[in-house]
Amino acid sequence: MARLVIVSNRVQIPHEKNPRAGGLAVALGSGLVPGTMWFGWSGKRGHVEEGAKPALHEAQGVTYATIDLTEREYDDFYVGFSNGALWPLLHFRMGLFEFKREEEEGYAAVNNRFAESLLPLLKDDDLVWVHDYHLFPLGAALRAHGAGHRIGFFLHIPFVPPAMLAIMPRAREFIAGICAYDVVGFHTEDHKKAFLECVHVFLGVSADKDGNFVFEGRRVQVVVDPIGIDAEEFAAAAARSVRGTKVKRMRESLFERKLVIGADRLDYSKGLPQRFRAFARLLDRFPAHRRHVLMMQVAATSREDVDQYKQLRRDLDRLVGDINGRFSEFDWTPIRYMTRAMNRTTLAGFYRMAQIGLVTPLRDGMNLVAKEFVAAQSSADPGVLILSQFAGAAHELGEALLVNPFDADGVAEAIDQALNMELGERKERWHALRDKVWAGTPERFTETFLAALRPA
Ligand code: GDG
Repeated sequence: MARLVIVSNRVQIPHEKNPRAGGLAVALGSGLVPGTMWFGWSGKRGHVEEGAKPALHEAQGVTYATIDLTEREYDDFYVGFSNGALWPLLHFRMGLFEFKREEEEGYAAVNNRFAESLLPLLKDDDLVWVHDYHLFPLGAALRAHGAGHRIGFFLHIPFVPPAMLAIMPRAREFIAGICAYDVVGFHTEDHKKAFLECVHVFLGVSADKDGNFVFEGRRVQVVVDPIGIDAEEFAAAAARSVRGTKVKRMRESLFERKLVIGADRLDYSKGLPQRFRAFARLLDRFPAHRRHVLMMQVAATSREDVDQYKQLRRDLDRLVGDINGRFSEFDWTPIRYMTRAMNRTTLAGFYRMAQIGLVTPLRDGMNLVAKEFVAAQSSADPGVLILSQFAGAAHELGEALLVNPFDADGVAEAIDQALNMELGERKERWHALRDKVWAGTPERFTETFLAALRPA
């Protein structure tokens, strides 16, 4: 069978200390099978020798091949174009889009270096699967260096319609570059539709009813493949964790109060200021909940070198201070807010003991936290998932309470509804969600994509 070569910006080597919070690492980590190679950035930056070869590590039958970045590459490729331009634009945040020509060039140059470093490691019949927005042009760069492989690309974040993509200089070249792949995958029909509209508007090419089209002689297949989690493993971790000392301490600290939990990377796409304001709105409009409920938000810092993230952190510090200052009583503080990452098993236990999971991104490719919250619940007394209608997960998890995260009153009402929901309704909703979350394993995600990528 052909070998699978996964390429992503960051490679998560299993023995690395302090695994980072982040959906891609979690999803790919549990879908890797022996024999696979995973290629990408080591996370290290500094001096890089001309023509330096990738470092190779073996663990559990998987080969990890990594390269380092120079400081300049990190600034232009990672901080600049990937996270200062592409991330905000593809999350519909045109006001945060910061475009600099030299960063766009740095982005292209790093993609080219990825291609040059990867090519000598490839065998003729390898299947190459590239992940996420850092590496849009990698397929075209590999082709330019002569790669004749089947190469696929999966985007973990949303895609925007043509009127939005138009703010990117050279949008046409950007879209044309993506068409160097044989297969392009998205989490939802909406993302796929937006991409095909861009192909139509910028390249003048129409897809057939299945989303296939031909551009410059290459047949491109566009697929929808929603990512999933290892629900069984997460449920077991949650069940184990609720018997442990941390959950016990947490329970004691709550004094019978109900817990509303959120856990997200500290990122403006996750709608944290809006979420805190909605919680404050709940306390304003439904004062009976004061002193009987508290919200815990774990917001592990991420991308701390990107200006928009520094600003968000300052805004959140202030907002939480304002809300806690306004509502706290001598023996109750409404919001607990942490910016350090939490141990995954502990987090699973906290999800299980919470009455509500608040997952309210302004825009999200999928959102694995929503699926993890469902997986963590006990069948005897499940909590309620409140989910943004703008998360990719909302396309699958319709039995959650779906909310518009921009509507503080609407979210406050949903929290009130969830706090008052009878056990019967909670069970009914959870069972429906459970079936869907259990069906969407990481193996199914990988298999669906590879079925399209394998040569006919
Ligand atoms: C991108 C897309 C898409 C969070 N805080 C902690 C922690 N986490 C873990 C969660 C979850 C993961 O990080 C976050 O995944 P999401 O999917 O929710 O979001 P992104 O990181 O933005 O991921 C997203 C995903 O890629 C996959 O395609 O779903 O839409 O944006 O697993 O549990 N883990 C630990 N401590 C924390 O404090 N250990």
